Amino acid sequence: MTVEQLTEEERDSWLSGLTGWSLCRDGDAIERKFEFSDFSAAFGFMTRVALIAENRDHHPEWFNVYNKVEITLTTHDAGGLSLRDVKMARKIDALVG
Ligand code: H2B
Repeated sequence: MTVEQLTEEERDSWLSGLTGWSLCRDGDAIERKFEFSDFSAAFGFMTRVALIAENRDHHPEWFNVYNKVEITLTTHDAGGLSLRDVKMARKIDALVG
């Protein structure tokens, strides 16, 4: 499915509304690092993210070591950032409060 890539202007204005996320990959993705008390808390968070991802058919790229989780969001179908990434980031942020 084709998804619209955000323009630079859209990207910057959407991003200013997100806390903790920064641009990476030449502006084609956003990333945020999360830290939890232990592996169980980190993996519980990942499980909740996974369920949201499946539900939306929008999947994170991520890296986990013990209590740390790094998430990168990009839209392969758009070849860069789309509104799906922004919405996903908001959902993920809501999980950590
Ligand atoms: N996840 C992400 N992050 N970007 C996509 O473009 C994407 C996805 N596309 N999950 C979906 C799956 C697509 O490949 C399937 C076929 O719907």
